Amino acid sequence: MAMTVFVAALLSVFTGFVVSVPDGFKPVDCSDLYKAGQTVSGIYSIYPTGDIPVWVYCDMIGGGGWTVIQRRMDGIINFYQPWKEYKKGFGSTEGEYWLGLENMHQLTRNRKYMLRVDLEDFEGRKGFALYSSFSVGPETDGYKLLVSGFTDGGAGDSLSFHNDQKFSTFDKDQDPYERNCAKLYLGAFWYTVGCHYTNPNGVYLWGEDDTHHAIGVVWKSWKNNFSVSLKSFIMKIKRLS
Ligand SMILES: [Ca+2]
Repeated sequence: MAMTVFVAALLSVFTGFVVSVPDGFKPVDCSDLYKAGQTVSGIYSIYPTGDIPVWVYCDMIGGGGWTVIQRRMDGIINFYQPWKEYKKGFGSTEGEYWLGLENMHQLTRNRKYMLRVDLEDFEGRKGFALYSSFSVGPETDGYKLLVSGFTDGGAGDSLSFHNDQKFSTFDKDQDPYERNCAKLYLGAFWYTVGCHYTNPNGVYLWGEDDTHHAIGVVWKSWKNNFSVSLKSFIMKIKRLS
């Protein structure tokens, strides 16, 4: 009896955060959930490989069906993580997280996705960038980024510069620059020669700070300034039917 009450209490707490879906339904991503009538933004489980569930935040606002693959919002999670963490994913789906390179690869390997990057600064201004094509290659090719088809949402384009690059962490330098970009800019990304125009997984700096060059959560083309670190940085993908 006591156990039953305990389990019921646990379940009620649990469903407070997680949106329930019908038994047996294994959505590949948030686009599947949206098409199935789930129009509430929140935490869902998806099945990028078809069998193993992965928790994600689904953004169902404004056309819906967006799977959030990266989110910074309050500096609570440490994003200076090694390769194994960037491969499998880390953080909290209620807050800041990284979905994981393997999950991104599994989602995009045989399906077409667009990418939207939503940005907000500490003055409350917002901007975005849209890319009509986004995919992440296999681990054997360094989880290479393929991104194209930019449309400006006021923030300019800081990501096309990173197209066709392998992913790098401080303990796995796969960037073509002579030095270790992840160590230089205290993040992990598809760094290239000269390292970056954007550093989504950099240090959460709480605004403008030029003490150390370009280590913050930077999107260069918006502020034309490597010292401005953003309040909110969200990368989300949506399947093209
Ligand atoms: Ca290097």
